[in-house]
Amino acid sequence: VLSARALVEAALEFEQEVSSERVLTLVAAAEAGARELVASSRDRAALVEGLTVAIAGRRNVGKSTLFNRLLGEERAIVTAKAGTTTDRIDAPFVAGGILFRLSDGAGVDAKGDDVVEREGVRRARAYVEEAAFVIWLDDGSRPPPRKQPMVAAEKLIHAVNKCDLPLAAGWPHALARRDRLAISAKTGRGVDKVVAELVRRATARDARDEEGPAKLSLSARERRLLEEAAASLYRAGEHLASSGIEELGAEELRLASDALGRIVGAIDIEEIYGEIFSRF
Ligand SMILES: Nc1nc2c(ncn2[C@@H]2O[C@H](COP(=O)(O)OP(=O)(O)O)[C@@H](O)[C@H]2O)c(=O)[nH]1
Ligand SMILES: [Mg+2]
Repeated sequence: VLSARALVEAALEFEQEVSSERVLTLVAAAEAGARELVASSRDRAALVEGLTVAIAGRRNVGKSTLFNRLLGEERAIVTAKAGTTTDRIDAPFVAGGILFRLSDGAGVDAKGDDVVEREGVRRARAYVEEAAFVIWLDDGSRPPPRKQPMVAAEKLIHAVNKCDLPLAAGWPHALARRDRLAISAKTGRGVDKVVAELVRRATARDARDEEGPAKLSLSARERRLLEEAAASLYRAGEHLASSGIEELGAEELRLASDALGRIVGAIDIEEIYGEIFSRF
């Protein structure tokens, strides 16, 4: 970016002959580099705040009971009334030396005429989308739902709750499939299997991350600034390609280097002039 900016400033300020092709090549490489950094980085928030785990499922299946059971305290309100939990709550949870961020929210099936409940459902669904892992609960005392949870297999931990009660017809068969864990959030039976599975998945995920080339961990702010820089570089490239070296492209290059400057420290205009005069 610095080299591209130096060439452009040289052309505009000092009326030097500069090939816009050459600037374009630098800009394209910088844009690709910024995008590559974002794509291959890992999220620092996951290291600092914990891997997100959403407890999800329909209303009244025992999500809040499991949330409280895992945390070992009565955090979420549990009642027999469906639709008790409306807003999402989350709390840190450590298992196997790994920091998780556990969340409980509204049931994903609730429709309700109540605006608060509807908003809760929307948030619960969004959080299930974003979460690194989802503990999906079904209610073993009621017949198995026909629909499967809409969650990617690699992040799904599927448990059948209320196994302290007589199982409804259909469950013994469904439970015979190994990928469902039978638990009782109320008595605590089987909850350790859920935790063990969570730790196993998180460890596997970490191992996958370690395999590839070393990754930079970026904060959300750094990621946003890199994305801004890439977008400015893209527009700079568009301007350069259509109208050669002129003020609009130069301005996008300044914006790109300002965004990068906010990550690595301000880029001094002297540095740019230094870059220019080392060339001519
Ligand atoms: N028998 C039994 N009841 C449970 C279990 N887990 C939750 N419940 C009951 O199911 C009802 C709904 O629980 P809650 O945690 O509020 O469900 P949520 O709507 O999914 O958050 C409450 O009356 C709980 O006491 C369980 O493992 N066994
Ligand atoms: Mg609840």
